[in-house]
Amino acid sequence: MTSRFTAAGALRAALLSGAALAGLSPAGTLAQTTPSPAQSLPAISVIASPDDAMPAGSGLGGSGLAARLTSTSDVAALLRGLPGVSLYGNGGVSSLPALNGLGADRVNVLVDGAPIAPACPNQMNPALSAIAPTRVSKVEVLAGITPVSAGGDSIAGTISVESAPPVFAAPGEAVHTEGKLSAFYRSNGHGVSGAAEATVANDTVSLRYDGSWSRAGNYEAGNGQTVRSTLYNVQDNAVTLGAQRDGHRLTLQGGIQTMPYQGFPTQRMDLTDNRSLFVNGRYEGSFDWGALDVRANWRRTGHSMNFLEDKGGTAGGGMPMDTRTTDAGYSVKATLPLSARDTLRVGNEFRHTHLDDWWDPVAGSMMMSPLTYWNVNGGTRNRVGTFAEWESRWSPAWTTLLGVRNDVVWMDTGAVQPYSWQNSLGMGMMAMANPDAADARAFNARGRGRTDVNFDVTALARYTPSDSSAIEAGYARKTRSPNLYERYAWGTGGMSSSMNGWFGDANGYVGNPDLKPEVANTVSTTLSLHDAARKSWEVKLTPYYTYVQNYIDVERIGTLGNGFVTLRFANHDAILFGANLSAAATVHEDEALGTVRLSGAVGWVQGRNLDTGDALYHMMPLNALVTLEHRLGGWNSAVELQATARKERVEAVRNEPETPSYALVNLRTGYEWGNVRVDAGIENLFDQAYYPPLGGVDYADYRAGGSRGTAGPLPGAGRSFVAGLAVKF
Ligand SMILES: [Cu+2]
Repeated sequence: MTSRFTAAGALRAALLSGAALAGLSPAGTLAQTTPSPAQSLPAISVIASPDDAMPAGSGLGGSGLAARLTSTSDVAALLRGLPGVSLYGNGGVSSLPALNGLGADRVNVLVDGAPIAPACPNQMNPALSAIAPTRVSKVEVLAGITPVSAGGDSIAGTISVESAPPVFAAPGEAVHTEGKLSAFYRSNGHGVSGAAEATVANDTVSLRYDGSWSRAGNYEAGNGQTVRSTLYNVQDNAVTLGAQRDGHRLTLQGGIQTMPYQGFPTQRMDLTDNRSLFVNGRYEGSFDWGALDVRANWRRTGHSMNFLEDKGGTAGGGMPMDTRTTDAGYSVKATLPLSARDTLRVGNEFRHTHLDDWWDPVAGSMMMSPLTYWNVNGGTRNRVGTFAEWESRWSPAWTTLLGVRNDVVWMDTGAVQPYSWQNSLGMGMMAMANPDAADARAFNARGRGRTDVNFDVTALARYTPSDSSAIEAGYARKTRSPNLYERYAWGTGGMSSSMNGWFGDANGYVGNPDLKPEVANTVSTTLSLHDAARKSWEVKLTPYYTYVQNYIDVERIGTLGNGFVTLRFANHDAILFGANLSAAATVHEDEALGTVRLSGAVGWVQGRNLDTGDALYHMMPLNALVTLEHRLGGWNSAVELQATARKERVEAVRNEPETPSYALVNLRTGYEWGNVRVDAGIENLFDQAYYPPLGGVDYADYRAGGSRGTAGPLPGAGRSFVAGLAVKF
């Protein structure tokens, strides 16, 4: 494969096409990447064959992605079943992905090349919620040992989501126009989504519009119980302008996302408004010396929280909370093919985040007046990252990848203010202590600026002894600095601390300015066996072991009653180990009956705090996804069996709930002819009652029931009939 375009992102592009060429995605879908339209500039790797792409990742694109759009409006949920991926429950469109047991901020999530900092103390607007699923054209997942070129300031790996690149008119075509309309319905919760896209282009300029809207009510669990605070409503609009000439391409993109509401069943608050405005720019160019990929991004998010009806509404003012975040940055990556054997990648990036988080006073409230509570006042987090990476093909059998990276992180924040500076609130017998006043004084008196100088290393070798086997092994040291809330959330009071935390446990969290960055040392190997043509069968096994120095865990500093506790972020050493196994085989293939494939993925992980002996939080128990799939022409159907073992190992310090084992069956079928695609399916066919192990606690229902006893785990969704229709024109 040769191309004028050898962008720095090419390594990952190759990973995707590698999975697609193999005809296998570990989730069991026959992932087929839609070939780039001839008129758009292809991003093809300098690597001669996708089989040589390092390290082995997994991806989603084309029809594999299209089939999943029917069942969810949550981009993170599209990743279900990819090796090593698990999901922390959060709002209906805001799940937080974890890779090999390490979740939330530990994952480097890039949307069109840009990280998006959480603009909420509960991470209600994580990066993957910032793009509509229908706007996603490609998802790549690199877990564990990831190249330093994929990003820093993360220890779990990288999830990269890209919107569709601009499409241009083919040579000889005067004006190119194309468009697509799609609609989805999900019976459980009466979820409805619609999306429209349109492009008009000539051979040098391309203009594209994407719009989508999605809403759902509360879903029902398998036992028929309506699960409160699981509703959402989100709208996404984006415009993409592309220009290309002589091996150079410029893309400008801007958009607005509005989320009028999203319920959070595991949180004490709900999202009552979220607006995000963004502008992205990208330049890709090919030169005699190699390829250049430059990106710049700016985003502002305004976020409001209060109680939706399910949590009692805003009678009496509720508890208004507001967050405003600005993200801005750039990245420059150059790929230099030094020789037939060696490729050098170098890059530099700058990331800036500014965060304000304030809670307006509520008139007449003893607890929440007379002042504005400042949770984070002018918090800033800046990062400069620089890397160099050398890939070498020593022989057809041996490839190595060696990278080093430095990230310098500066953080600071302004003085804070409690609702009241009085040490106790109320009078006489009614008076109660107000620890926030003393906390704020102490916080304001101390130095808060922090600088972390972080170093990452990745070393990988791949040996391909034959055309049916490959083994890859490596080591990575990866570092993440704390986020603004982990260092600077300061209130230890029951109400103030319980407003902070993205763990779905309704516990209270308090920041710690003395936190050190967490450093993960991972060794891992991937063994893959397949038939020579990579068509009829494949087995892949990836065991891994990670030792994390200064893992950011918690220590208990108080209790909130009814099993809820107050926790302070604290560094501990920890280990994680586990394995991902995936396999696929063609069971039957002929012209008349089509192709039948059986595939499966199994994930297993354990994590332990070495200082306390406690389990790490939100480790997915043993789980498997088995898919039997049939494909004939444009017709594609599947039966999925999703099985999860009992979760017994839980983090005691957070009172993490145990969950029973379960098995779910999903059915889906899709037909594509010409410009029309129709999908239908049944999720949770047998209407099983079950509890996702990382789903968090059912706080909204617990509260509605009078806050008696302790909150149980959040029930998952019962049976849902789903349908989708897409028309291209
Ligand atoms: Cu929020």
